[in-house]
Amino acid sequence: MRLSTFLLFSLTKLRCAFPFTSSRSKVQNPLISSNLKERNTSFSSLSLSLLFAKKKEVKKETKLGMTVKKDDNFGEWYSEVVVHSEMIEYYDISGCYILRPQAMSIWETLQAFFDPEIKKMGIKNAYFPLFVTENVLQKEKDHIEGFAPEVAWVTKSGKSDLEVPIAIRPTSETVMYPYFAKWIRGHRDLPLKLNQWCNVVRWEFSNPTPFIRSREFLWQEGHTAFATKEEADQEVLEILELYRRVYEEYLAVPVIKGRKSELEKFAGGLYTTSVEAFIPHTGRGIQGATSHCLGQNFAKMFQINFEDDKGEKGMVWQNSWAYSSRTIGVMVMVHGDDKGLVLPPKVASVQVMVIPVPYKDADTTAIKAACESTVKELNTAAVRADLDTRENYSPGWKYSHWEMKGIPLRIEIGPRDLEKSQVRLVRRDTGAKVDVPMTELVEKVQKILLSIQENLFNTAKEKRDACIEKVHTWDEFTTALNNKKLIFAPWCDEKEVEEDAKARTKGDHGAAKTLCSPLDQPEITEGTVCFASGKPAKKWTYWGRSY
Ligand code: 87F
Repeated sequence: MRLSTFLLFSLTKLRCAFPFTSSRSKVQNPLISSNLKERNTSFSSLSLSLLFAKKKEVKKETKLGMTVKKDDNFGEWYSEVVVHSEMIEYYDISGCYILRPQAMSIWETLQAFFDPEIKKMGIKNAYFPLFVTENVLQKEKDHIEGFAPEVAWVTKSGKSDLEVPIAIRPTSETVMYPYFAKWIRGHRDLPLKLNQWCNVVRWEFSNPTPFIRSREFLWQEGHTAFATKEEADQEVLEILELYRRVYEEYLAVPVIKGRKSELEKFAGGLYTTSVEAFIPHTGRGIQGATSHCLGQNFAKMFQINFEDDKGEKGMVWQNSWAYSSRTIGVMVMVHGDDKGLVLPPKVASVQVMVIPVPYKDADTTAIKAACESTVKELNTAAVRADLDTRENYSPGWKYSHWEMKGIPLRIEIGPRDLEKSQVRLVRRDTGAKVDVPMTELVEKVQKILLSIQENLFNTAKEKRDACIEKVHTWDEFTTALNNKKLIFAPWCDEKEVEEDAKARTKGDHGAAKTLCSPLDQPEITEGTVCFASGKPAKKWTYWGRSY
C-alpha cells in the first residue's frame, strides 16, 4: 500500500471510531496525519520505515495530536506545539522554518502595534539591500570578528564563481552607515531616524529551535543618529518601553527591563539595554529584544560627521535596536500547555471558534443558523470569531483541534442551548465553562477575552516570580542555579568576576551569566558585598542560564 493510501485509510478508520454523534464529553485527540516532522529524517527514509513498521508504531509516528507533556520533555513538547498548531513547518535546510499564516498573523499584529508607535517618534521606514560586500562588512572589523563564523556568503552565480563573494546581511550597520555618512552633512540633517522590517541570516551552529534560534529570521532593525548623547539616551529607553509593551500587553509575557553587563553588551556599542523574559520550565532566561546606545564608535569608523549651528564639526551619537520573530517562540514557551498552544486574545487571529453541537435528532438547520448569527454578531462587534461547520469531524474532535491551535475561547451551540436561548463559552486558559444568554453574547465574550489576556499575564508573572531567588553567597548561587532559578544577586559589576563565574559554572547545561541589571534597582545597603567576589556590591543583577 502506498504511504498516502495507508494514511488516508487510517484517518478514515479513526474518524469512524469517533462518529458525529456529538456529546460534550471530552474526546482525546484522535488526530492523525501524513504531516511528517522531518527533523533528522529524510522523507524517503521515513516513508520506508513507515511502510515496513508494524501498524501500531505507524499510528504513533503519524499522530497529529500532542503526545509529549511539557513537564516530561520540554524540547519535544515545543516542537510538537509549533508544528501541530500549524505555526511552523519544518524545512529541508536545518535551522530554517516555514512561518505559516498562524505565526505570520502574530508577527503582523505586533508590527501593527510597533510600526505606528515608532512613526509617532519620527522614525521612518526604509529598505536597504540584503547583500553586502566583504569590503564593507569588514570595515567594522572589531565587532564583526566574533560574529564572522555566522556570516553566510554567496560565492556563485549559476556555475561561475563570483568575482568577489557577497555576504548576506546578519545585521545592517555596515550596509546603512556609509549612507548615513553621505546623507548627514549639517545639524539640519539630524536626527536621522530609520527603521527597516526585514529578514537577516546568521548561520548558527548550536541547537536550532523554531523562532528561538533560526538561521534566517524576521526582525525590525532601527538605526538612528543624533547631535547629542542626551537625545540618544532618551530614545534607547523609549524604544525599550515599546518592547516591554510588545511582550507584556500583546504576548502577555512578563519581562524585566535592564542594562547588559560589559561582557554581554553589543561589543560595537557604548551600552546595551534589553527586555529579559524567563522560561520557568527550563529555568532559562531569554533576551527578548535589545536597544543599544552605540555612542560615537560607528560614527568614527564610518565618518558620520556634521557641522553644528556654530559651524563647528561634530560626530553623531547613534542607537540601534531590534526585536525579532523570537518573540513568538517566547510566547509559545510561556503559555503553551499539554493540550498545545495557548494564544493571548490580543494576538489571536481567531479569538472565538463557534462549534455546532448537533445531537442525533436535533434540528441541525436551526443550530447552524444560530452559529452563523453568533459569528456575525461577534464580527460586527470587532471580535474575531469563526465557525467550524465541517461535518466529517465530531464536536469532540473539533474541541481538541482548536484547543491545540490555542484559540482563546470556544462557543458551543447545541439543541439545549437553542431551547434556552443561550450559548456555552469555554475558556482555553482555564477550561472554565459558562452558559450565557444570547442577548448578552457580545458583552460577555468581550469581557472574557479581556480576562483571558489578563489571566495569562498574571499567571505567567506569578510563575516567573516564584522562580526568582535572591542570593548573597556563592553557595546560595550554585544551589539556586541547580534549582533552575532566576537569580537576583548583589554584584561588584567587574568583567573578570563575571568571566570567573561563567567558567566555574560551565557544565552540561551551559554556564551561568548575567541577564541584566534591572533599571529599577533596589537600594544597595551599606556593607552589601558581591555574591561572587566578596567585594563591595555595585548593583543588583539577574543571573541564570539562558537561551
Ligand atoms: C552575526 C553576524 C555578524 C549579532 C551578528 O542588536 C554580525 C552580527 O553584529 C552582529 N550577530 N550582531 C550584533 C547586532 C547588533 C544590533 N544590530 C542592529 C542589534 C540591533 C539591531
